[in-house]
Amino acid sequence: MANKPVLHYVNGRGRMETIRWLLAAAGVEFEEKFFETKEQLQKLQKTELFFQQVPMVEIDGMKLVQTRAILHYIAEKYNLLGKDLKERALTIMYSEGIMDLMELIIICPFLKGEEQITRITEITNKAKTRYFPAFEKVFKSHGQNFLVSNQLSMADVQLFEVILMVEEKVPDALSGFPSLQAFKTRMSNLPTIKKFLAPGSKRKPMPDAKYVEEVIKIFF
Ligand code: GSN
Repeated sequence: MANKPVLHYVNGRGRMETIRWLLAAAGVEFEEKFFETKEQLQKLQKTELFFQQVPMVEIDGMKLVQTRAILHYIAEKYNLLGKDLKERALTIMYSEGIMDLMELIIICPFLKGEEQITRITEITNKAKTRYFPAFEKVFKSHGQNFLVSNQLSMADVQLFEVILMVEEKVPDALSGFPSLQAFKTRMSNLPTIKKFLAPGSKRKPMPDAKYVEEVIKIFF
């Protein structure tokens, strides 16, 4: 059997979490190597990291960096990138929009005071008036179970992840979006997703103050 992918990152969500979600959704087991100090990161930068940056994933004999390249490789390998050129374009278009929203959320814990409050308002507004209405419209327009077709894609996994991320900040974020609520229920019931949502999985918790402090020490 082929080796399991090995994920190199800190022991927290950041840019790696979506990669974890995608592998989990595809039913792929993976290993993780966490670095905990600046020195450990620097050693990795000198020897393993193509652009001196993480996330890095060892997979199929490659040491892949760049989050999107990693996601696309996994998605294509496990048939989560659409079945033809148009489905692939839509999957990536949806995925990029979702990642724009995710980026706002990932940075949020690292902002201080007023800046963080402003950011949470921005996340709430963008989710409720830009991204969620757009995806609600997609489901209403085609009546399918998943965004791009009746088959799960990377975009569905990311939409589900971002819904959970937004709800952690704004618990009623899906009120007024019935198709997204139904989508969330469908996704929660997929066996691989259910397993990843269960306690003891490799899903990482919401960043807390201790994690933020550790990450700042490592990267800055
Ligand atoms: O999407 C990507 O993977 C890249 N375009 C950006 C990756 C990145 O910025 N990595 C940071 C850690 S923050 N997020 O995971 C990083 O490795 N910084 C160390 C450095 O020296 O740049």
